[in-house]
Amino acid sequence: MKRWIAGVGAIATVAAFVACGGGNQTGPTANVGKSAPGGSHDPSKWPANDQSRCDWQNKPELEVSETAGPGALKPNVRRVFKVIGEGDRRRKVLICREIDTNLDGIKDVVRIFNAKGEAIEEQADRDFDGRIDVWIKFVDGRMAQEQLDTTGDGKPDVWKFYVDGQLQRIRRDRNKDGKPDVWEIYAHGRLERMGVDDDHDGHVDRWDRDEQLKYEAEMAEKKARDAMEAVKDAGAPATDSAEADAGPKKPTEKKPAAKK
Ligand SMILES: [Ca+2]
Ligand SMILES: [Ca+2]
Ligand SMILES: [Ca+2]
Repeated sequence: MKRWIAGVGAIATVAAFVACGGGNQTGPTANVGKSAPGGSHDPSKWPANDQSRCDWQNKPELEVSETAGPGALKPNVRRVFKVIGEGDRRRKVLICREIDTNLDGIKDVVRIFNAKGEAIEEQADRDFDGRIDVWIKFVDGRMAQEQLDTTGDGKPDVWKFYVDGQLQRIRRDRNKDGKPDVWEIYAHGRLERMGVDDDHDGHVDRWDRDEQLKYEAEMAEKKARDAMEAVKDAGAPATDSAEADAGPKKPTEKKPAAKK
């Protein structure tokens, strides 16, 4: 199952990539040294245009706050608020937040929120090359879909689907034709099955199953069976070896084999 192992390896790589990307949790330590075109790690040289993706400019009705996050000498976090409601119900809600996570003066993560304060969408440039490579959609404030550009062409080639925050499926485009050719099915966050379209006609040519998962399921079944056997045996007379363990005994005292 060489291919299968290769596939799992690819997943691990992507997982590691996602883990160190970390969306808006990314600190200035991630991808240190990398800077978007026009950006600079010298805050005095930060460009006037920070590539804002929040829609706030020329909108005086919106309120904008600029703050400096951990490690930042100049403001690198922008929050855009909208005032909603009338009278007593009048309140300010966050509608957009964007962060320059690697402190090069260019915003690289933007998140859009609804009036309830739930995230709706996020876009990120996790490799800080100035181009968006992560697109996330949220449902009820939880991540429902994540698309990744792992090849740097500005288009997604990995599509991840979540239900109740749990990874369910991943589609991958490995030959860069924009269409998926690998389908992965997850159970309890673990890869269970993988369908591969080798000739890129849009149809799965073979399904691989995780042998380890199959083995574990079989072992769990065997354990359950053994436990049932043990319960059945509990009422039966003790075996010779159990008696021997209880204390020394002369061979002559040994019970004869049960007659049939
Ligand atoms: Ca940046
Ligand atoms: Ca990028
Ligand atoms: Ca493809």
